[in-house]
Amino acid sequence: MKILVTGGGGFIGSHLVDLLLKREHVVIVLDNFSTGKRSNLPLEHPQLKIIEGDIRDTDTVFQAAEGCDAIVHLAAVASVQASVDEPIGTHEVNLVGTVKLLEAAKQHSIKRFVFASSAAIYGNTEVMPVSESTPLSPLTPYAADKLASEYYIDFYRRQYGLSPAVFRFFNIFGPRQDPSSPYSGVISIFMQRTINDQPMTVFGDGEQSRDFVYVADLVQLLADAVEKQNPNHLPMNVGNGTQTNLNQLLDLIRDFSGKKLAVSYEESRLGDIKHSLADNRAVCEKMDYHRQYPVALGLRITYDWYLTKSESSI
Ligand code: NAD
Ligand code: UD2
Repeated sequence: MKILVTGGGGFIGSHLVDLLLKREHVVIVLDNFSTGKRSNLPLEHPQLKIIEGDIRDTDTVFQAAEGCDAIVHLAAVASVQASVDEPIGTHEVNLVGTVKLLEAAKQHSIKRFVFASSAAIYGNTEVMPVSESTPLSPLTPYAADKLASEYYIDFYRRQYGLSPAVFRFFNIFGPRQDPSSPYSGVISIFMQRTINDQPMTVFGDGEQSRDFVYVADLVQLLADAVEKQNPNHLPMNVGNGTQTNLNQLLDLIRDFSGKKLAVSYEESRLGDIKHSLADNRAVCEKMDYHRQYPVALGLRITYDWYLTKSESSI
């Protein structure tokens, strides 16, 4: 198949590109490299074409999609904080950009459309675990745009016969995740700080938990969704149904790094949720999803990757 991957130069996108190429597909990456990096991609691969361009640009999007059999739409301003700081700019990417991709799919009669939604649309829910029928409460521009994107995708399904697969990602982690912002994923921050022997901060008592998903498990699911003919068209949670709290994460990192970590505990962040856990029965049943990387294994691989990266930059 020929597959357009928007945001293919990013953390998740680049892992997906690697897997799609391994499965012998032709891959077109459309990315403006605002947060993604060319160095995440196998630039010399003969089956890979990279278009440096913006999903806000209609012509670019239409040209990129031409001749494709499927679209995986991952490009977004993925930082919730950025959406709060700059709602107009992020909206143009996160919602209007999605609509442009949908129009391109319609124009070129592309049916398969895989979309990265987010658990952020559930907001600060007390419900545990969170199932797809849990009331939605998007609390930020980022979450509102993800939810509106879901509604647009469903409109194109009903109106034009689009065959979408929509996934609500929980906390994804792994190699290539950017640790540079205070709002980056906690695992990427802890990894980098451990390797650099820097102190790290836990906001709260460290007992808050998340449903962490190793990136290789996620991209296997996304690649399967591209290839499958009749997946569930309803949005599906992507979590593992397991909780890991920050103190447990730190214990694991201590174990395999052999380092004595400098950890300080500070006030919880405003609006932080205590626990987040996915009910993932839908994705397991409909997509035959099963986790291959328990958190401890994924962490270990991720740590080794950050270690190699820090050694190569010395
Ligand atoms: P990322 O920032 O590494 O990837 C986003 C990619 O989109 C980058 O390569 C960036 O350069 C590109 N991009 C941004 N704006 C663009 C534009 N206007 N035109 C073209 N390309 C543009 O983030 P990620 O973590 O890999 O996220 C991928 C997707 O998954 C996003 O849609 C994000 O919202 C979603 N998601 C991620 C998580 C997570 O835990 N990482 C959780 C929920 C949802
Ligand atoms: C995720 C998203 C966020 C938003 C939110 C919605 C990421 C990176 N963040 O936030 O954008 O969608 O879900 O619910 O995907 N922490 C520390 N020390 C640090 C960094 C974080 O203690 O240096 C804590 C943080 O306060 C939180 C936990 O670690 O309690 C996880 O933080 P996160 O930003 O990795 O993920 P989350 O689920 O809070």
